[in-house]
Amino acid sequence: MADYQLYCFAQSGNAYRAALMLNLIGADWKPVWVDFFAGLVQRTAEFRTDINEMGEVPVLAHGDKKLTQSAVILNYLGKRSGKFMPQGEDEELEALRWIVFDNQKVNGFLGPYRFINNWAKPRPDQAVFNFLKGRIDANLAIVNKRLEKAPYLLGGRPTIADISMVAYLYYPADEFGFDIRKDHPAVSEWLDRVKALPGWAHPYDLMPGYPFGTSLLNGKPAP
Ligand SMILES: N[C@@H](CCC(=O)N[C@@H](CS)C(=O)NCC(=O)O)C(=O)O
Repeated sequence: MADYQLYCFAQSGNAYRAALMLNLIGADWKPVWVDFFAGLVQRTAEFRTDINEMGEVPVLAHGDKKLTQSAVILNYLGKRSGKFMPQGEDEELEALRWIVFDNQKVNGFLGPYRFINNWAKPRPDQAVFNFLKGRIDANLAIVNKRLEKAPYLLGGRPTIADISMVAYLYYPADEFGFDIRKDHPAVSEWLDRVKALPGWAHPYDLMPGYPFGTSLLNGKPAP
């Protein structure tokens, strides 16, 4: 059995943060596919009792621990591996600041936007898209400005703040209906730098369930 099991699915940028970190640190890990679309497994009482009371992925199982919230998982894996960690109190606070901003305002809006654009039924009113898009543009502009000054969010080297921030940014532009790389050139160059790190892989190659398949949690093999 692998050291780490990650409950995830390919379309989840929140889970991608954890999967990418596991790959970048060279961890021995295996995905456990949560069939978000077909089964709504994460909404079952069984999932909420045994796996995550919050009803979300990612969940990282390691020994007796089951960790949730990608920020917590990144911090745990960073501390255990000694890789991608901020150094000293100032950097730690700075990393936390960007991770919270990301969770709430960058990928916290991008994830729902992509979800409703591709999968929500019924499709929400255009006003919902307009509201989210306005927030996305403004917040990505803040990240872009930051990355015009330094190669990574905290300066010269990649940290868990960068691994958090990339969450949804490698998914295809047509899933959003707009091109993040074209609109935010410094973000695009930074995405290329992160992509060049040894161990990088695209979310659709790293996690099971793309395009769609059957769930390990339903007792069938993942694709
Ligand atoms: N802040 C959480 C967000 C996790 C999250 O929203 N995950 C989604 C999948 S991308 C989920 O499991 N949603 C369950 C649901 O909406 O029922 C994190 O960073 O881990």
